[in-house]
Amino acid sequence: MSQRRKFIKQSILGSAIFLPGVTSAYTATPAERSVAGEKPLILSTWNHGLPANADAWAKLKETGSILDAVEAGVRNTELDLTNLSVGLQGLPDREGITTLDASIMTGDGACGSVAFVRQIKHPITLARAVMEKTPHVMIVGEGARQFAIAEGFPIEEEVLSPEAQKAYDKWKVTSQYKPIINIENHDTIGMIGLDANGKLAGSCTTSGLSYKMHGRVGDSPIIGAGLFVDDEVGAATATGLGESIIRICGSFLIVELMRQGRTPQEACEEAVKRLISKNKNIKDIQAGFLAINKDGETGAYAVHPGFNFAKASTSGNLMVDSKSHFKP
Ligand code: SD4
Repeated sequence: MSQRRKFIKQSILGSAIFLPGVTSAYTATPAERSVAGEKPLILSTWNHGLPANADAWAKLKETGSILDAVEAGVRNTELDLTNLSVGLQGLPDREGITTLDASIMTGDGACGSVAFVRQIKHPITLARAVMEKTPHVMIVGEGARQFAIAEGFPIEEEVLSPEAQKAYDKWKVTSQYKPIINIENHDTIGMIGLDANGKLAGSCTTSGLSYKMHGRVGDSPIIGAGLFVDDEVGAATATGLGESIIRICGSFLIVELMRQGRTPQEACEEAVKRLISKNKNIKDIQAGFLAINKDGETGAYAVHPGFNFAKASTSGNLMVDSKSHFKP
């Protein structure tokens, strides 16, 4: 976390930097390179997107499946002990319980999600199981946990990580619920990917807002809010205050704007504009969007400065600072 804050300070808006040690060794063949835009291409939110992209890229190379890639990528973040907004090490709700939300989608309309689920290390894989093994799209809470047990997922002990416990103990002193922009409330991973043949997929996984009400579900597992993918058009994902994103169906809105001819960048900017118009107290709300169209063009935009994302393509795996509506 502090690493990201440092990064934000150091980086210059709109700049792109390579971080050593996290670029993928994958080099595309000439046939895999597209003329307009870039293919294959993987985008994911925040600094932890770099190692996630590297895993996604390696999986794409291994199996050729963009769905496998976006699942493998965010599984990396689900295990990242330094990330307090994703996975079982995430900060808990007001009752001291960590509950997880995740969704996955492919460009042919297949999708699955889980929400308010406990004791599962890889909610993204559970979301994929909902998509592939049930007639449903979304399973929540105890039902999702029971489904996980039936599918043979290991059930983890319900203990907070030492860091999460420390943060929760500190929070309990005042018990104030106040999402603060750009710090640990906003580290969800959303990943969208395009393969060399123009197939798209996306994934999104989070422990949601820290100290949320027990049972609260954010945008990340809501198809159309935290994630939307359509092979005919493109894909979008979101991070930030879930309530503000659900209110405007953010990811669906971006894909539909691209369908109407907007570029991914224009679509993200329009979604931020819409979000600002539909949410009060915007100075306290951060939200950021990423988009790819089927030609491999990309877009990113946020309400406030500080949002960044990782972009993996045949040219490497690099961090890019998003532009924002409010200026630094
Ligand atoms: C949520 N959108 O649950 C998530 C939080 C988030 O980075 O994006 N954190 O509202």
